[in-house]
Amino acid sequence: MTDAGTSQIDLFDAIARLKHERHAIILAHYYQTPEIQDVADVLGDSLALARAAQKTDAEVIVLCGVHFMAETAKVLNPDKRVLEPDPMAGCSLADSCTAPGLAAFKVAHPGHVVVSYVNTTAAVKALSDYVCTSSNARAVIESIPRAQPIIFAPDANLGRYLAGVTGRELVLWQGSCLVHEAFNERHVLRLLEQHPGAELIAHPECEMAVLQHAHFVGSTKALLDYTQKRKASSFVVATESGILHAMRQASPHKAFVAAAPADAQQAACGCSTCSYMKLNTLEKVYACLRDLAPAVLLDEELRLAALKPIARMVATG
Ligand code: CIZ
Ligand code: SF4
Repeated sequence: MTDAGTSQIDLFDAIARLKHERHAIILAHYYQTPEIQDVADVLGDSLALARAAQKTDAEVIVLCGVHFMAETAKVLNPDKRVLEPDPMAGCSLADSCTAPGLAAFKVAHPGHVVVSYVNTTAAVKALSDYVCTSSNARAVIESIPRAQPIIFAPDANLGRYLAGVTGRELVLWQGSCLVHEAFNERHVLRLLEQHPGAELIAHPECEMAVLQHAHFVGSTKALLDYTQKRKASSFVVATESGILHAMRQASPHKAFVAAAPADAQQAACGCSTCSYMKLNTLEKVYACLRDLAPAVLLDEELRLAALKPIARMVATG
């Protein structure tokens, strides 16, 4: 056994011990590193993690994902300690939509309700009528009367995709995710050629040029479920590469290829990783359980304003 292997096993043990002592639960997103996925009590997309945060009786929640996910867990659990292993784990999509910017957008579009994607700050959620994830976005939009004009923020690719599947006109905020924007039609087609028989599965945060070639489009959870149900034995996966770990665990006999961005040769990792998601490490998970910090703190007025659309989100779809 290597030193690195030994210390990783020590960390797994230490985390398990501390978790028990602290009455803690570890919630991890599919985009986390394989080691973090493996220590998680619940592994899921942001909707599943929000629901798990809502129903847990643990005293401490360690949210291994990005900041908006930890914030959402705190909104749902004001009396629990919600820890984030690295508070610098942000999100380019959440950053693309500020609360003052959205407030001005609302003024420019009177009479519209706002549906925000979960990848937003609590302050943006507080200005929203509805919050959705990619798992329930369609159900949330379809729950709104057809005559009601809608602003969808902040992901324009997801918004365009939703407008297509629901047949609704959506006024789109022009935000995007740097990971999903990097997938490129030509490169994805080349990968399909190199892997005959493989199916392309894609997240709706990808551009339409990529989505149009997909055998299936869905949230991370929907993509994972699809790979388990389908007869196909290989898949080109156009979303953050962390999900490949969960896919391989669920279907060890199938092959999964990350639809790396076109300039993958130049990229350090050669795959489609979210650098924010990868800021979390096992060491940081251990340290936050040991120190009970960093913890998410939220102003109560802001929390109550964000709670309304978040409560709707967890109850829909
Ligand atoms: O909602 C989530 O968890 C994200 C960020 C992606 C997805 O589709 O699950
Ligand atoms: Fe944000 Fe994109 Fe990273 Fe998800 S993958 S956390 S949307 S930057």
